[in-house]
Amino acid sequence: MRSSFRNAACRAAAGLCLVAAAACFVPAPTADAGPTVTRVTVKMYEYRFALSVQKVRVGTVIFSIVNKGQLAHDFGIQKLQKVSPLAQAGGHTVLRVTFRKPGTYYYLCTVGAHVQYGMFGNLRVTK
Ligand SMILES: [Cu+2]
Repeated sequence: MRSSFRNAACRAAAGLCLVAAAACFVPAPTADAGPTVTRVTVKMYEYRFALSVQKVRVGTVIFSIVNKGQLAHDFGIQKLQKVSPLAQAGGHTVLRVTFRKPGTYYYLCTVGAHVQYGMFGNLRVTK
């Protein structure tokens, strides 16, 4: 088996250098580094959003959405027509979005007239 071969290599390396031994536990690098994945926390209140960052890199963004308010809210990215599931008061949801192009992405809560009360903002996506 491949893993037992690697373990044998680790034991051999351990005799030489502790750093080399530690390196053995790092998975073998894949041919290509995957696209950027960024995690962003989105807190929702009446009536505003608080994002953990204002700017992300092109790639996949996993929005971890926490409703800190007293009403149900959601989180949508208008340009991409992506909207999270509704999060009840005190609830949590996730929205996974892939940004392929840099730019400014308007986000909003699509519940009722919340956007008119201030539940919107702009996320900058950079190369
Ligand atoms: Cu809302």
